[in-house]
Amino acid sequence: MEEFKVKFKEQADKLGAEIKTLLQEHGNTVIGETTLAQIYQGMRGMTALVSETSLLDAQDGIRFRRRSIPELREQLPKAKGGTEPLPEALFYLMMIGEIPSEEDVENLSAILQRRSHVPTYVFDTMKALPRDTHPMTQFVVGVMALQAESVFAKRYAAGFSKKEYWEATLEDTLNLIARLPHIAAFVYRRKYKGGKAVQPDGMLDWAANFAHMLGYDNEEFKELMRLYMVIHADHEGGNVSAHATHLVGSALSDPYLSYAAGMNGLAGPLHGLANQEVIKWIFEMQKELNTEAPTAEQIAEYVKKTLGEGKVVPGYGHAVLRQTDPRFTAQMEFGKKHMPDDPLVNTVWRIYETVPGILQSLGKVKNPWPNVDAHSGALLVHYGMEEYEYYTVLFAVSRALGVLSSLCWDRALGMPLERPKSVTTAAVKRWLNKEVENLGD
Ligand code: NMX
Ligand code: MLT
Repeated sequence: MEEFKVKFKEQADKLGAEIKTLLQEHGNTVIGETTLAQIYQGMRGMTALVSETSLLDAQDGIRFRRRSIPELREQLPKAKGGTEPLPEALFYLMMIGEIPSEEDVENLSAILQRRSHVPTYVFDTMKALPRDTHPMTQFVVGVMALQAESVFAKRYAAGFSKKEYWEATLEDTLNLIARLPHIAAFVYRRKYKGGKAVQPDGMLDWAANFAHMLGYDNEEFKELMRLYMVIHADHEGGNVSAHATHLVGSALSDPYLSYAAGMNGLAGPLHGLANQEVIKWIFEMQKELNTEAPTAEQIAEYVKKTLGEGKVVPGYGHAVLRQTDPRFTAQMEFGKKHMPDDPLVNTVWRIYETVPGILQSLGKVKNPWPNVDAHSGALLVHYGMEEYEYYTVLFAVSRALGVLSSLCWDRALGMPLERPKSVTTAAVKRWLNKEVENLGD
């Protein structure tokens, strides 16, 4: 068995034993109260899930195994000559719980490299879709076609022990992560570059090879892809894509089915699709104002118009965060280093100076600060990737690292079927009127 698998199993057994003791001793400890408002309003603030790979703090942002985004950028191994962290290293950290050595990362890259072949029928399935189909739909169809390769599904059909679920899940996870850049690059090249594929380069790391297959061989763009793939990977367990993957996986749907479910959630405009909406919104603003560099006053007017039309300002606000997203800040730092004078990037920064005050003045927006999606598109446009409908696919490839690591943990820890109780409003009224003893009776 690959050393990586052995290490993961050791960690999982250790944590599994700790959880067993913890539940024996504290299983009945009350962790909070739930209000009626919470079950009607998206379960905000309700602690209801366990996800081992990362933890979100409302002020400080995401931490992966207790390491912040700036710490990851500092501590994770880099590509030769590069300064941004390698996403394979983050995957290792989420799976094993330790910062990997350079050798560990090289081994993991080699494992992924060996597994990266995508069967032709997957591309043929995708080709059956009209070329103008949204990139996220094409991408998820590719993932679903690849499901025929699922080791978990095959072993389950043949009949296998619960004790082996983790291993088949990890097999699928490694295969999927290895293959996703090929599927994603195929979507891009097919939709925007006349179907001319770029062959993979086995000498490159995972993110750089993805950039290469997309058709971007600029070293700075490869660095951007490494950073992009790291910062979008995980955001604890309750966001739509992570939660959907976990929920569907809890039915023992294999990793392909579970990940595809999560990515259909990522494709929503309040979640991952916001990255395309941001650039679309800025392009529309530039067109309407007839300028590449709108002033703060012009931006303020445009924001008010957007709000007046009953729309949200894309890239701003968050369900949990209450500060500027450190993922936004990391991208801003990248911009300041590599493209300080880019007009679009400067517009993103001017929007950052303008929007929070306006959202604050509405009195209802809980977080007026930018999230990860407010910045990402402008960096991509700088290197020539202007096809904003594609951006969520990049997010999806990165998010695979987090949600699939979590799925491995779910199966290794023997997490059960997720099935919370729901109620009707009529039942709520009966309970409030004391016609029944318990809510839901
Ligand atoms: N622009 C205008 N209004 C907003 C915004 C915004 N950016 N953010 C929140 N609000 C409104 C929200 O629509 C709600 O209005 P109403 O009561 O009339 O329905 C009110 O403020 C309270 O919402 P919150 O409690 O602050 O936010 P909630 O937790 O419900 O939603 C988001 C969080 C992220 C869905 C919301 O802030 C939003 O729609 N933002 C824009 C879309 C976006 O950037 N999404 C990406 C999130 C990150 N990601 O990648 O997933
Ligand atoms: C994410 O990266 O998943 C988003 O910021 C949304 C969230 O955390 O709810």
